[in-house]
Amino acid sequence: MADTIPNFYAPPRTFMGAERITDLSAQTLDYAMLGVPFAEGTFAPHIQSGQADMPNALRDNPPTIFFDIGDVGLYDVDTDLTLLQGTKIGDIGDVVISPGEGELNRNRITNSVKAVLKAGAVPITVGGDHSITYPLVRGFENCGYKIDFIYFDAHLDFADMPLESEFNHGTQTTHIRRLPFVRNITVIGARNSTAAEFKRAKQAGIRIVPVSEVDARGAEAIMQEVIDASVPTYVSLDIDGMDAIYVPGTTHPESGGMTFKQQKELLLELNRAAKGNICGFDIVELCPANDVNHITALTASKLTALMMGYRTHFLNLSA
Ligand SMILES: [Mn+2]
Repeated sequence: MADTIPNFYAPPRTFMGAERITDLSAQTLDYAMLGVPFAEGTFAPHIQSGQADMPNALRDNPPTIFFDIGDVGLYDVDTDLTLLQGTKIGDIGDVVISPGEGELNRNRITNSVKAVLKAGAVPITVGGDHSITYPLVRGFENCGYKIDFIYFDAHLDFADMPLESEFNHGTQTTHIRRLPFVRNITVIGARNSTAAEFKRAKQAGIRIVPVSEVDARGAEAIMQEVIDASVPTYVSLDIDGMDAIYVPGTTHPESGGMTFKQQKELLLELNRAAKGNICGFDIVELCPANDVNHITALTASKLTALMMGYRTHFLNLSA
């Protein structure tokens, strides 16, 4: 403990205690963590808004579960792996959001991904509501390769412009499906969307894996089937894909979802099947004001760290 004032032992507020990066071009990061404090895609007041506070909620809470992650790493007892040891993670701050300026904000989100890719890092984004995933994925438009897209979600988010709203947190998959460089799309955990939306998604070639299939077949069999290691996969994790009891702070809690253990195993097997060929990740839909004892923020932080850790582990194995 410092016995002087000011006490510089007060932890910096960055994702996982990572270094705050102001000049991306001068860095050689493995992972660039980006906050997107955007909640204007939410059907408030029917659905609780407040996801703009999610990035700082994750910045505030990790110190209780991560200790010097870059030095001693993150030990995962289930795999007996020490993850993220020596991995270079930077917090590049938040995208500036101008209230009411939808396309301007979406362009900033897209351009942030492009800047991260240009710097040779993998974008790891903390939302925000789920509408941000469309501009995030759009950031890969000039990469010259095709990507697959997989998301964990209680909802398909394949809506057909409800209430004449084109870019909301129920339509981002609709837009992503239209991107010419996006090949296969898979959703895991979908359970609360209309029959018409399920039908439309299936007709659009989206592979839908309900929780019952995760229960019956297990994470490994599913991921070996839907993931192609020869094509980079972008991963989006809407925390409401997990059962409501694990994510009390989400905006749209849905019963009947994955357990935390299932979600964790799905990330492990996803990275195993992809051999670490994951080109980007986002985690979305926490409203911190709804959270209970930071459970959801801590869970989201842990899953994000595991995602990076498993990716690096399997990438190194296949190198
Ligand atoms: Mn969603």
